[in-house]
Amino acid sequence: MKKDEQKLGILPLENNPFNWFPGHMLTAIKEIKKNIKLVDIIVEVRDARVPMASGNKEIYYNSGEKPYLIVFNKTNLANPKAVKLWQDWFTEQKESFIFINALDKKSIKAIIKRSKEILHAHRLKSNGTASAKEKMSMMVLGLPNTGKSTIINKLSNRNATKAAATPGQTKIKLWVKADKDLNILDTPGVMPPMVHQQIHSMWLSAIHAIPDHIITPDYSACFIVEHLLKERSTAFKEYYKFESLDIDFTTAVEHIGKRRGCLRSGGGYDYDHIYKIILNDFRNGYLGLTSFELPPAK
Ligand SMILES: Nc1nc2c(ncn2[C@@H]2O[C@H](COP(=O)(O)OP(=O)(O)OP(=O)(O)O)[C@@H](O)[C@H]2O)c(=O)[nH]1
Ligand SMILES: [Mg+2]
Repeated sequence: MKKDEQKLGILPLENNPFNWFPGHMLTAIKEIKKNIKLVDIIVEVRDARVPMASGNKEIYYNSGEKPYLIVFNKTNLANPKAVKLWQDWFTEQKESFIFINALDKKSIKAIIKRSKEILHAHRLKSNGTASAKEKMSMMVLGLPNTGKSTIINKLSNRNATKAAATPGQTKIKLWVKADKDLNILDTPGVMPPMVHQQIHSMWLSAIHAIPDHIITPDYSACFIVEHLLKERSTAFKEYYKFESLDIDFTTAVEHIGKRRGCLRSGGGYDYDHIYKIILNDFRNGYLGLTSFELPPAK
């Protein structure tokens, strides 16, 4: 068997925990905890495709009863049926949440509205009085690449903080004055110190919260192909022009390689190139609206 062919395989998923927690994240957590007292409300940004496993709430939630809003971002990449199930589930859990798409400015304005409502109710409860006009300071936190900085930029109408498609863009905390009544603290993306199941790490890699060199593009791309074949994704079928989805993932990967010109002059496939194409296509939304995680069964 050629070396390239040996590479074509998926990671055997065991129920082991996964742990990728570089030192700068510990520093970031300490910094975040130190700054929590300076803000009125915490906004945790998660990915709508992985609503629980992209969460970090257990790290910050008990930080002195702070009002807390969970923002599920990238809803424009998630399966609408799964989003509906999660909306019902989180409503049942009495969670404060909102599903948005940060690329749509109108939808992110809803964050301000929800935050003000939560903060107003909190102030009424704790002080017995509250004015609707009070200023608000907000900390935005969450896993890497969930869209925190994009949200802040949209809210402040300018490129106040760096946002880009690879995780680890925001390296240090940054205060952004969004308007005269709203100050926002952007924070570096932080992973949970432990991801309890290996499958969750594959989801987090697919959504690019974990950098590609950690899980490796090979495993992530193969995982995505397997997932889309299992889901019988029509968008995936149409985008790569498969005749049928009744194929194994090796056939699927090689078909993509052929279509996208990833054949080596000496024969065989340039698998590294194929994997990069698959990851890019998936993350750009070309392979359809996909969710990885569903609410716990009742
Ligand atoms: N499709 C889609 N892409 C989004 C959305 N929100 C953000 N993005 C993209 O996601 C990528 C990451 O955005 P950032 O705002 O840098 O994410 P971050 O959470 O600040 O990342 P770190 O600072 O690395 O932790 C960028 O390429 C954004 O354009 C969204 O709602 N939908
Ligand atoms: Mg950022």
